[in-house]
Amino acid sequence: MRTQVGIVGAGPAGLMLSHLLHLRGIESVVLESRSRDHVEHRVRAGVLEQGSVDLLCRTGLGGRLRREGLRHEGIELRFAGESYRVPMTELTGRAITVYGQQEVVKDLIAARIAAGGSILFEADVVRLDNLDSDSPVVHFRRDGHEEKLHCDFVAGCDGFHGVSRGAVPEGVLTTYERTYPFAWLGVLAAAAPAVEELVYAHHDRGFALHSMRSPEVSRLYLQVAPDEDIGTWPDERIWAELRTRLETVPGWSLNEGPVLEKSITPMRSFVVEPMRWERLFLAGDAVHIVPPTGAKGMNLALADVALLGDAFAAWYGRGCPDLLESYSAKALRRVWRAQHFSWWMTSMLHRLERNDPYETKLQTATLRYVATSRAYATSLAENYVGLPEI
Ligand code: FAS
Ligand code: PHB
Repeated sequence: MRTQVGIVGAGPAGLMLSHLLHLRGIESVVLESRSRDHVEHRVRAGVLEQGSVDLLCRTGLGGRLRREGLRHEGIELRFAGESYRVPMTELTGRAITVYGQQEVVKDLIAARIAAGGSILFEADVVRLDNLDSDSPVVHFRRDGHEEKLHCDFVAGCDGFHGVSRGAVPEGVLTTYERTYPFAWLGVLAAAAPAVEELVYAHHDRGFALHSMRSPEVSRLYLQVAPDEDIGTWPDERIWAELRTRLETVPGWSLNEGPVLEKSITPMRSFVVEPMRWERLFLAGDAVHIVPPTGAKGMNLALADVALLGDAFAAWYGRGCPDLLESYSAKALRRVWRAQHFSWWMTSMLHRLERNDPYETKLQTATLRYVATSRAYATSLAENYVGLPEI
């Protein structure tokens, strides 16, 4: 089997890259270890930055997104019995759209299949060879036997637990990492959201977030211990804790309903540099992870491959290697801005390990500064809706 760009992973990064390459007449094959059904139903991110919405719309994927996506112009912060709405669109002229990651993945898979694209599901990549040559080989297992994909370049879009990052020789990559002393318990519930816009709540018992997926489906999160056992969180306990942490403003109450899915996500900040070695280009969670407090994960993945799509187009279109050479440095500028913002939002909103009274006072002072300073609120807003090209 042979193609121009071999792509490992059919998440937002791998699928969007394949779509962008197709639009430029560049061939790719996407190799995905899980089934189509699995990747299309994996509940993850929910917020698209303005730049991600623009990318999807200008590449022909805006149909369902415009019909079903929920455009939001602000978010609400709740703390110390107070509530403050960050008027993001008024401050920046840009907005976010709530549209589940699985919907983006479904739209991308449908578009690739309609265009005759090649996505091999249940094809588990086991090794990448000859990355330092002009003919890399991707080894993968499908239906119990090993196959090879010969290509010009490999895009490692296989997430944090994938194999691509590990294909880079020892000593090449520098790792930057921070783990947090907490995790998120995420809940998808058949309950009409009790809020118009996302609510981020700072509380003595821990952080809570009220998001949504549609007018009928709520998406909610609770800060829990890093090693929390989901088995100790029956639905009743989840709703009780969400009520305690969110019902802090007079006259407001949470809507409850059947829990459709619940899971625990660890929190980490992680970057490896560079995002390229020879003919391997890394993108998305394969090369960086952010705590989801800033809603950056999926958006960073899409921003990476938007750069990579342009870089491959310059190479195949006019033999120009410049954008391939500058990919890592350019992508990392956005990655580190998102790393800082995600760390800042996480540090401001979560009950930190020691529940140190001084830390809590600093957090409240920061939240109050956001609520009273147009400059500080604008800083939060421009990072949250997504910075234009940086
Ligand atoms: P992905 O992990 O989405 O995709 C990688 C793909 O590669 C997967 O489909 C995987 O099956 C495949 N793969 C792995 N190894 C392979 C191999 N050897 N061979 C072939 N295929 C292989 N972000 C937010 O902004 N908000 C959130 O609320 C949020 N919640 C999250 C919850 C969880 C449980 C996780 C894990 C992540 C969450 N994220 C969230 C971050 C998430 O949205 C990622 O940023 C996003 O999925 C990144 O997309 P990709 O880089 O494409 O990686
Ligand atoms: C979500 O809707 O899943 C979501 C929203 C905002 C976040 C994280 C997750 O910061």
